[in-house]
Amino acid sequence: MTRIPQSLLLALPLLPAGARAATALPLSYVQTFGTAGDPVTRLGWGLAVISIVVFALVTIALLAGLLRRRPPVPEFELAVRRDAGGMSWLYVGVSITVVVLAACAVWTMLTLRAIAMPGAADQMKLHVTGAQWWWRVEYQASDPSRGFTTANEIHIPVGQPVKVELSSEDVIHSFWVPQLSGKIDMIPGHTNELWLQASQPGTYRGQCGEFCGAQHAHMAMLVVAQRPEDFATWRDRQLQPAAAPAPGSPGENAERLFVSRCGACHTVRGTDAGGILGPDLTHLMERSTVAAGALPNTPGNLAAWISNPQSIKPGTRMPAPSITPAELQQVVAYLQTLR
Ligand code: HEC
Ligand SMILES: [Cu+2]
Repeated sequence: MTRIPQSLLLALPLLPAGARAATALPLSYVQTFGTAGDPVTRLGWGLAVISIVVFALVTIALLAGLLRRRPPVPEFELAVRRDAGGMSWLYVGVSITVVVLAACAVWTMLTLRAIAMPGAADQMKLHVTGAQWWWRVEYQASDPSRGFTTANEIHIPVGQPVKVELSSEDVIHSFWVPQLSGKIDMIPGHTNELWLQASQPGTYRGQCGEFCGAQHAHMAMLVVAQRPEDFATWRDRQLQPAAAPAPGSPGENAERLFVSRCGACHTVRGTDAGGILGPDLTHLMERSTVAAGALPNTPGNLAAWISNPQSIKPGTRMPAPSITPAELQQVVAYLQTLR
């Protein structure tokens, strides 16, 4: 982890306030938590400090030149003096500039090499697809029965590199989890790659980093880094299909209602709902937000979202369903069973 001294943060009031708050998940790029992000943060701070030092030195030299008093020089001596003193300073200045810029370029290249893919062949692999305005997350495994799909919340085991393949279903998006890695575009018809590695358990905020339409700002995600045993538990639960309601129970009616009204766009594994236009909802209740981070996942927010998604994310690809209040209640109760 690269941690920046608190005093330095306080000395730079222009930094986003979130960088200092540990409670509200900051979208912080001044502090990183793993080997995929640390070299970038170090480089960023290094370049910032170098720029500040250079700026200060140039300012001092300029002021010294302006303020230094000299005796008046007779016309005919001027040309001689300029050659003697002035030119040598010019060489000194240019040499320092070249050395500093070359050093910055080399450091940048070394950083790029450090954050290129890790070598390990048996990394865990994810494919994340950007869509207006949410994230499809596919966990891939060599044994296909160990793969599954979820959305908007990525879980990873702490301390392991996770390879993430990125693509887009519509326009250009950008995958950005600043505390864990750099940022890279998600491009239709092209697969980009990066990797994530968290050095400590926690929830890290991610955000689409490329303007992708009206709800770009509401295209957020969470990366939850867990201890390997907790991650294994989570993955085993994700692999399960949804629990079937008891035959003849009200739950069975509710499931039928969901399949007929929502199943064209949403998948719930274990039911006839197999749509892929919207997020997989098989384990919706395991996620802490609704609609790509737009709302906390509570029954009230689910009801608000389903009854009128357009009021929460105007332009979203989910239309407002024509649904009675009683049906809405049934559907929300059904979603609560998707654990
Ligand atoms: C025409 C396709 C379509 C239909 C029909 C549809 N949805 Fe959606 N739904 C979407 C899309 C697309 C999103 C992602 C929206 C976003 O985040 O911008 C979504 C998001 C959601 C989410 C949030 C999921 C998450 O992980 O954040 C829930 C819950 C949801 N829909 C429930 C329903 C229910 C219940 C119905 C039926 C009453 C329904 N949807 C009908 C397309 C649809
Ligand atoms: Cu986007």
